[in-house]
Amino acid sequence: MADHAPDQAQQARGGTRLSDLPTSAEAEQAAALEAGRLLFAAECRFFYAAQRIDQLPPPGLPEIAFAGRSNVGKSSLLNALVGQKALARASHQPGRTRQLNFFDLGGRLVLVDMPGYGYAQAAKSVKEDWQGLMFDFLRGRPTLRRVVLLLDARIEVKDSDLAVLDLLDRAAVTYIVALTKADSVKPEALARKREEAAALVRKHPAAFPELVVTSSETGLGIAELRALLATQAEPPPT
Ligand SMILES: Nc1nc2c(ncn2[C@@H]2O[C@H](COP(=O)(O)OP(=O)(O)OP(=O)(O)O)[C@@H](O)[C@H]2O)c(=O)[nH]1
Ligand SMILES: [Mg+2]
Repeated sequence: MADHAPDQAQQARGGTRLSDLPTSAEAEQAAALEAGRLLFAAECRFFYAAQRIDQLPPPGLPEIAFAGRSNVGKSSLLNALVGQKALARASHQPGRTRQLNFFDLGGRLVLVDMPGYGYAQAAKSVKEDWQGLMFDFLRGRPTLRRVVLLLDARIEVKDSDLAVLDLLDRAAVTYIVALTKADSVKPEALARKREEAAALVRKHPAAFPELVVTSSETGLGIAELRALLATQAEPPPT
């Protein structure tokens, strides 16, 4: 409090606080993008895999989890964010990620690659295991700061997506909706999809208001998403 005292005194005299001085929106945006670039330029390394909720690593750094239907592009998006082609394993076969994989980003943030939901071909028992783990994690993890909820720009939103949006609302975990695979959709279809997803975001109280349109292939939206996630990281070492 003491360090705010001169500011408050100044304001009481009708003056302007330094922090109230207008800064241009572009300058703020450039600073946010630079913070995101710096964070994601740091080394990212896999450090833990959990198959059961009682096997999680002890809560430590702030965490960002990537959730979405099987094959939506979670592992690919994580790889695009950290600029490594094969850190998280991606595959054209749905159901590739079968555990919660934890990655440390520069000792400041943890990224969690999650198994997908809604994979019709998986055996029922296996499905229940993965999905139970994912739901327990989303509901109960104290260090979980944000979920990036991925929706495929080529596919309509499914009931399983709506169920996860509701769960996140109930758990009051702020989530950022990211449309994926924007490179494989024509501009008009992408515009319609964006509108549809924006309407969905407006209906869900825990959803971050801005939606991010991404492509792990072309890099679209990656810098923007890095900037959003960097706001949750521990400050850089001084
Ligand atoms: N065209 C295009 N294809 C993509 C993009 N992102 C992912 N893919 C492809 O989509 C498929 C699934 O990608 P993954 O990253 O493994 O998806 P996932 O959500 O991690 O899948 P699970 O681990 O099975 O839940 C792969 O064949 C990727 O190459 C993208 O931005 N554009
Ligand atoms: Mg995966």
